Amino acid sequence: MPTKNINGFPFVSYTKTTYTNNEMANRSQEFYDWMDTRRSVREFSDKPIDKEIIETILLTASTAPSGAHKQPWTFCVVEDPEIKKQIRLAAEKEEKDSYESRMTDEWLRDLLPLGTDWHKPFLEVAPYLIVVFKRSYEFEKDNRKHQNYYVTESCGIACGFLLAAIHNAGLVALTHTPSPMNFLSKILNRPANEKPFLLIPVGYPADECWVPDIARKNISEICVWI
Ligand code: IYR
Repeated sequence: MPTKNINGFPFVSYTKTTYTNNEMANRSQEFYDWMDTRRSVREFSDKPIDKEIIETILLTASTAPSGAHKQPWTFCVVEDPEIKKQIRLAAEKEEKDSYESRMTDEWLRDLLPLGTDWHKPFLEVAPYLIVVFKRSYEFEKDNRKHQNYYVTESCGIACGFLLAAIHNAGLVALTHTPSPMNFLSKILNRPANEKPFLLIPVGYPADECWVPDIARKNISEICVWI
């Protein structure tokens, strides 16, 4: 394979399979149709899932681009029922406060179609909770802090890939953001350079599983051509 150096760093030649117009149209349509069947789910089965599947899904998430290729994320996978219980109790405490006094009337009204409230049983039922931490900086070998770049954007993209990989495996997930969520650093004993970003329960949907009957915006609502 051809190689070269830029700034003294190695580069490898990159090629990619391309398709005819027709194939592209079909592939894009099929991928869209498939992705459009993804739903955020709040009713999980407790059916177990092989750890290896979760690891492959996480490797897929970690193929996301990131600022200066720092890959500023840690995926903390919780399977211990005791820890899941602690997370549920702490999350429900914050959520109860939020629903009962912190959220505005407008916000509560906006959530009515989703049917959410402060009860979060899925935090104990789902076989795994993937807690995504963003790494604002690293302690390198010289023991000095090295800032990461575009950490929020990088982690957001990685979580998008993660949700797509979960969907592709035939599993379901919820992007859950209990607020505030500092309790996750404490319960999971994460170092100071990591901050909780997103809590993603993963599993099979419950045998009886309901999701809101809501629609996605159409192309003219999400796209402008200039
Ligand atoms: N974090 C709360 C409230 C909530 C907020 C938004 I924005 C949502 O899209 C859904 C829920 C909860 O998880 O219930």
